[in-house]
Amino acid sequence: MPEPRFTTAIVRPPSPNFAEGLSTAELGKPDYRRALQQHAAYCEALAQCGLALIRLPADERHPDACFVEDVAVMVLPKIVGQTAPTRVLLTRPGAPSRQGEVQSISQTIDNLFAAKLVHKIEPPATIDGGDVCEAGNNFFIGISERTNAAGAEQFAALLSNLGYSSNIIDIQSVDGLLHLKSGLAYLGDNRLVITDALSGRDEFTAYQQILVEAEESYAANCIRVNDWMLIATGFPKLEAKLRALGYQTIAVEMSEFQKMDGGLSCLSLRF
Ligand code: CIR
Repeated sequence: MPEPRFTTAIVRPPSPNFAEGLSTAELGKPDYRRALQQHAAYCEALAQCGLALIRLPADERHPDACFVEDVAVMVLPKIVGQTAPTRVLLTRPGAPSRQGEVQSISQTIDNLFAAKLVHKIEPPATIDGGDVCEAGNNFFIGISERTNAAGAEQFAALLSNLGYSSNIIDIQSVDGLLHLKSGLAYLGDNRLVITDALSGRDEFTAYQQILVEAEESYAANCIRVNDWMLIATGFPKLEAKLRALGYQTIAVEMSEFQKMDGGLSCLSLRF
């Protein structure tokens, strides 16, 4: 199945109080200036992949707001023969400190998408975009510290109405995974990049799996953007595997975002 091409990405730079966001990484405090430089390079990489960028202003009220992926899920039309518009799910983040981020992005979403294409999650359900991994006509939805069963089920029901299947995967017992996509990426071509801890699960057996070794597990959060794979700098084994499969890679410095538990996918909403 041909992958849809992305034309646009919404991004938001880190704010000066970025270091006050949530983190379990224990990698030290991020350096704000360095984070800004890394964010700028990330944006350049997306532009190199052909995307037009919608740049939101930094949001000092929400130090995690640069991780825009968590507040919305883009559902691009994928079903062969179907001409359908892109749908948007505005999420309800599981961390109370992040719930206001939805309000902060909703005006942008409303300007881009007709109201009937924008869906919402009803409390007490919670879901973070980082727990949603689209894989062709099927979606993987993680139940995590942030996404609860009600959130996963509400989103699965919406997807089902739109003609997509989904698998709900409980990752709460997997150490070190904040979100499902911290350990999983879909590349198109029926291929997954996947960490050891997730690879044995039945839900993934129908896919070709590119295994990420334990010492490179952070790199599992990589993204396919049109003709390119974006991957975090410093993970040569995964990069070599991707290149051997014929992918062109762009490596992006992510150290300051890694300190705040964030990865490549979290920094943009692509559609
Ligand atoms: C948080 O804990 O919510 C942020 N510091 C990091 C969010 C990263 N987002 C993602 O993996 N999708």
